[in-house]
Amino acid sequence: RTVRLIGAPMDFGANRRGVDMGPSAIRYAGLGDELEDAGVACTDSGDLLIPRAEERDPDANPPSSGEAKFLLEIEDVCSRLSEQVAEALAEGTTPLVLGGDHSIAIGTMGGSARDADLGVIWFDAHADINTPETSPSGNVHGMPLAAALGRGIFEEMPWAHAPRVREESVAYVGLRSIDDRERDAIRDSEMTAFTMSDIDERGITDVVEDALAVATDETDGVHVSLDLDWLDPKAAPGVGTPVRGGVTYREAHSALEAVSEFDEREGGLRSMDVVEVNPILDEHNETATLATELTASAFGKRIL
Ligand code: DIR
Ligand code: MN
Ligand code: MN
Ligand code: MN
Repeated sequence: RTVRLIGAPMDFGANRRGVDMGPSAIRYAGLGDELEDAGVACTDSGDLLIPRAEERDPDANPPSSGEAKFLLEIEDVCSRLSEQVAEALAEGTTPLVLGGDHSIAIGTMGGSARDADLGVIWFDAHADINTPETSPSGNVHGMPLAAALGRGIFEEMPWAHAPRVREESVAYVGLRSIDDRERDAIRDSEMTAFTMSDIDERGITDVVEDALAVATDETDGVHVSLDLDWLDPKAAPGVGTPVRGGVTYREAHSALEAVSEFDEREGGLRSMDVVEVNPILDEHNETATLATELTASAFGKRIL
């Protein structure tokens, strides 16, 4: 397998600056070498060019788009990202997108689902199922799943809506911070949601096996979206929206090892993104280092 790195140093969707340095921090932590240790070849497409937020007006959106800061900029970046992801797949490589805030996943899923029915596993403390109509913050990093699923106003936005991502093929793992209207959206949907309580009760490997079963059922491949705030802030302090009570370092490795074991058995890992690493809030690049290690686990790195 050859993994194609694509950097998306974007922070338009986040509530604070610094997450745009994620791709540098992750590369600096040695992602290329880690992947080669995992036995996969690695090519690097470099970073997408992103305009500086200071030169943009967060509220320049068309009025119909509700509250969604920097939506025009995010549309531009995600459209370009989606092209690169589709190209990587067409060339037979596996796209691995380095964020950036989680809104970049709109572009990754758009490109990955262009020619395939795509299952999704969402490793995150948050549900990211707000729309501009429901979002309490207006931050698009809380909306990427809603965008891909074409919920609310996103239905009319072809750059965001990925029709080949279906609700019943989406599985959350590790939820613990959900807005009221997101709770209703999840309950009324066909998505599968495993919370931290499920992990407490059943153990991480069983839960991830179930999530993989959901995401691979009648799909052509799986997208794995790894938001570093999925982990407990003790393990991953460098994130913009930490929530205590997350998975431990060992649970996170087990989860991503389960992904790669499944992939070795049955195939299907089609694309991945690693998001919300914020080196400004970090200690000694710990969170980017962790992101690097977990990604290597997902692509087959083992202790022995
Ligand atoms: C919150 C926070 N639900 C929002 N979302 C975050 O702004 O929509 N997602 N931090 O990762
Ligand atoms: Mn997220
Ligand atoms: Mn999150
Ligand atoms: Mn849809």
